[in-house]
Amino acid sequence: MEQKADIALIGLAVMGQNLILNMNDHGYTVVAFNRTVSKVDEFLNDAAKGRKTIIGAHSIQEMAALLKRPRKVMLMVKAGQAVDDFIELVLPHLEPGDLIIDGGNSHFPDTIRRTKYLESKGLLYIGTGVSGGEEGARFGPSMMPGGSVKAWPLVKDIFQAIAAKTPDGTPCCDWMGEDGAGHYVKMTHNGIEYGDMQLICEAYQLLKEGLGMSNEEMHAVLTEWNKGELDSYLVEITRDILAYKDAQGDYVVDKILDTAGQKGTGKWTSVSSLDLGMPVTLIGEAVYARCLSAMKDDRVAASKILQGPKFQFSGDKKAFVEDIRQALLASKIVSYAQGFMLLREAAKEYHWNLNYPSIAMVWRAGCIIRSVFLGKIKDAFARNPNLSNLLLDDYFTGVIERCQGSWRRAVAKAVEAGIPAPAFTTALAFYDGYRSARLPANLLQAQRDYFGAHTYERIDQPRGKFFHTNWTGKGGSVSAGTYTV
Ligand code: 2AM
Repeated sequence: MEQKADIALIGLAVMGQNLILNMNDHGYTVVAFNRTVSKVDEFLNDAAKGRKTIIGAHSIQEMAALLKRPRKVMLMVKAGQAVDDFIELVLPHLEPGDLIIDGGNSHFPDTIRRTKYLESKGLLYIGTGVSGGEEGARFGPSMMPGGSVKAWPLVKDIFQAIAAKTPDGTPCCDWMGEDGAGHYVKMTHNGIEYGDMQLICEAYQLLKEGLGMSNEEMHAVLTEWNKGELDSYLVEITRDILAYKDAQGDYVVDKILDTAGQKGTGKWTSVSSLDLGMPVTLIGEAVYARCLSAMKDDRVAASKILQGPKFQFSGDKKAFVEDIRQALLASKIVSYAQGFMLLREAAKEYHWNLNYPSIAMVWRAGCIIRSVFLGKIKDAFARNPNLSNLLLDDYFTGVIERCQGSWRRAVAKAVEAGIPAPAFTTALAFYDGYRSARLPANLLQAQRDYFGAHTYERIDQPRGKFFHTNWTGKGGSVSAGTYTV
């Protein structure tokens, strides 16, 4: 059989089909395969009809035989066991130097494990985040590959050809780093997406419940917001959702039950932040806000018992709309600062060489969090690749300074009105904590030492020297040893 295909793709659900069509549009010959083999011919006779350089394979053996060397096999199958199963099925048909790519939403520890496993067999492995949904896959996703470093030159041209492009034409795909780095960056992207969505929902709640705005009025507000610093895909679709009516002429958004679903990538981000000891509070609140929303029956019951303040907005409505906009922007800066703090810590923990300007750049277009704002983040990291925190970049320090008054007014008003704004609020609390040279943890350490003899360090002694006080005169002067976590 002639070895003529550039790459094989296994998994013909919509993402897989669209990636194949996208690769084919860019001149690549692709072999298509699927567990349920009948779907191969269905695809060839439908979406891929008339494309001679999309070839169907009806067995893995046939698929492998059609591939140019080194072979490249991309999996677009359900995350989890299906990936491991296909790796085992494909392995006997590959040889050293060949490459398996997982383009699903795999959890990064799985990708670390699989990279090690395939490298131990002399093969190469990539786990790549692919963001942008069905449309992104078809016309330009944001792609976040990581894995065997030697594998990157093998797929760079294909991936960068099919990826979304930033306004200046740069592909939204670059090498993220070793083993699980690509899937970690994708997971963090999804966590940030949770945060961005929650922030927009809180702004909506304040406009709706705080100011009593109609959907049309909110649509007009978001239309304006999307022309400026908040210009982003998520603000854009929210603007459109607010004005969308069904056949009866009713707003669809008002008919949707207020219980949020989740598939787990936000939770993974939060769990990782706890594992690494990083205060990624906004994503955490966004995950919890979804959990609270899902407790619909409890909330309905509680709403009949638990009272809040009676609130009637008085004052300048237009000025408060601007306060909300600035609160959204400032909170978003905190969320991204936290996201990059997490990435930095993960890079240390897992020994990845993450490239921060590239990460901002691959998120600039193609993915769900794409925005003008990410261009500014890319500029900040390009100015200083060692930037320890986004909040300390001159541009972002300036924006926060400018937004701070509005941000505090919006949060204060939400608290006064009894309207929950957990992400706005936690962002501000983080900002105030991060800029505090002194926090009340001296007292906390005293408490720990009092009841558990956990010891403390002193302000007048070198770091790393630990002291214990016999607070009650009864416990004795033996300390419980020290630990830092
Ligand atoms: P299928 O068409 O045979 O169901 C998205 O669900 C893709 O992942 C589909 O191509 C699907 O194949 C594949 N998939 C889902 N679960 C799988 C499994 N356990 N093993 C192999 N492929 C699987």
